[in-house]
Amino acid sequence: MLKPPVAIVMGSQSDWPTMRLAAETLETLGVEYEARIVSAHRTPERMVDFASNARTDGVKVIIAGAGGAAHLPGMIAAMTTLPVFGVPVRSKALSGVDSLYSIVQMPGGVPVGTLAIGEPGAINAALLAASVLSLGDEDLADRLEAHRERQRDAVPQFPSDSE
Ligand code: RP5
Repeated sequence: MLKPPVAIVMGSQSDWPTMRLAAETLETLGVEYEARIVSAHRTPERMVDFASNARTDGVKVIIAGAGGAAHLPGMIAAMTTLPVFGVPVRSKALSGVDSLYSIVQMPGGVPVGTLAIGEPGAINAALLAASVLSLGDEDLADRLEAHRERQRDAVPQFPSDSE
């Protein structure tokens, strides 16, 4: 059986509070996903199995989140030509700057679309995944437009003292 079009993978259970934002964003947009823990360091065979079979399994876009020595997105990108969006998870020691540098500095030829550190990055990875899928799905394109409109309408014109 084919897998959902978006795979959200993360290096550890501890990444889930961040990566959950990607999942929630996809749910808001009506995009199906599967979330899994796949660690480049602790479960390398699981990572190889996931990445090398992702395309034939029906996955269209991969969102990979990891923190610290965050090799997961790059290693997955090395094993598939599917689009890979990397989310640098905020680390305790270095606040996610280590994660960002680990993910963003890929050698030419093996791309990872790298997002911001932490929750904004997880949300935007999901929005980008949906944008990619919307190229072949007009209903999803409409839902994305509506989402952007709701966001626009939620911004007040004037600041308030009540907060
Ligand atoms: C990485 O190490 C994970 O992506 C996580 O962000 C970080 C810490 O993992 P835990 O020690 O919390 O499991 O592999």
